Amino acid sequence: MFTYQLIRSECGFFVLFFLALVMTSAQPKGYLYDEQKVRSYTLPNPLVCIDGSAVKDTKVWRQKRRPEILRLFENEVYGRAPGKPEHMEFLEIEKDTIALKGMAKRKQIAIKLGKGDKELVINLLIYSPTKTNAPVPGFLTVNFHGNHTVHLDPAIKITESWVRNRNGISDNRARPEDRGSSSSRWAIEEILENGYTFATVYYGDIDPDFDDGYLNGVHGLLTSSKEIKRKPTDWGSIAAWAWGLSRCMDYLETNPEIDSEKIAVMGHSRLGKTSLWAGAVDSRFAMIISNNSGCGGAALSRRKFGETVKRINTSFPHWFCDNYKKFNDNEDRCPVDQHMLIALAAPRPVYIASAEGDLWADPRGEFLSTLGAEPVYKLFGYEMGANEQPSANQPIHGRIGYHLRRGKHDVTIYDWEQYLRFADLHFK
Ligand code: GTR
Repeated sequence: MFTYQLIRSECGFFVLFFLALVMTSAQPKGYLYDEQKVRSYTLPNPLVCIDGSAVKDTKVWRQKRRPEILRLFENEVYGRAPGKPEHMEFLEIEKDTIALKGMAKRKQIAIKLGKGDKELVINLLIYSPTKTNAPVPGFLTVNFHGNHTVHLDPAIKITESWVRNRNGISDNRARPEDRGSSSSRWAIEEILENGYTFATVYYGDIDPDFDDGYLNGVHGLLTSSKEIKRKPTDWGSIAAWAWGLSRCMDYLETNPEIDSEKIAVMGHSRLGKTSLWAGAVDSRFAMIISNNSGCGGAALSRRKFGETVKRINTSFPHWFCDNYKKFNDNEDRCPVDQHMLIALAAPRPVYIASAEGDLWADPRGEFLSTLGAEPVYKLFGYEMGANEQPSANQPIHGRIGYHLRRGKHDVTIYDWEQYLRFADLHFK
């Protein structure tokens, strides 16, 4: 009663406050979180071509069905991205400074795209282990708040790009006090100790994460002002972030100290959706890791468990291509589901990680997606090694890796321990 009167009397402010709470809560109300209530659905078969013919060997998969599925995801889900840009330069802002108490060599690369007044810089931070023989395999990761937030290291360049507002500050600018604020998500020392390079890029350098009509970031850079009208298949922000990861890979390929044939691409949440799509479009990524990626990432959309297609297209209208909105409340009509995105990784090692408390991302739907991708891996002779979702903290490490971590939506040291074991298994 009291709350009701308060909301009525102070209407504007309190309603806004309440809405903000609902928007930021881990499990928004009014969505499905009860497994018993998931209705039955039929997944599209990754091994049946559009013309109805069955895929019986890897040759047909590679030459016919895989390109077909990739094209469907481009046209209906993430949108079509352009290729390598005409103007691209790698500037070594910092070259191999000894860092992290002697454990690492730090490099900072400015990937300069475009020319003249149309120019964009993507900053790549790289720590390579000092104690190992080159070339070293590594993890290319994409972060949420700026490279300077992944470690307290005071020499990391602070991003000048748009950042998401945090801690009550609202000017979308990064600050020195943000240094290291996301370091719990990045097990940099452990990665180096295990003989891997750690590279990271800030997603806001590539494309600021808000709906601005595709004018800023790489969309603005690569779209000519004549192309004002967007096509329903034009790329959204997830495709843009994935495209940026490919530009980072372009750089890694030029560095003889890095084993660019053994690079795992990794992201969390919306950036886990991004790493899956990056791995699908760019086969140079030898391993793909998606942490708690949920709807539009690893989770099956047809289950409508937790976040739905309609909800994601409404909260984040800029993430996917416009065609994806056709499947709002209409998932069964989509010619693909997310198990086919995982299948696009085949036969490369792919890792899907869920968290028990992350119902919004549908942990079970993420696992079922790996099972749905398995028939494609089987064509290549790889079994998943499980028929049922394992219990918490019981990882499965086949060619497809999966774990359900205890705890909430996050990246923790537990997740990294699994990714390192998985990388050892496949890279060493
Ligand atoms: C949520 C969104 C999820 C997930 C997450 C994140 O608001 O609903 O799909 O991407 O954000 O990226 O943190």
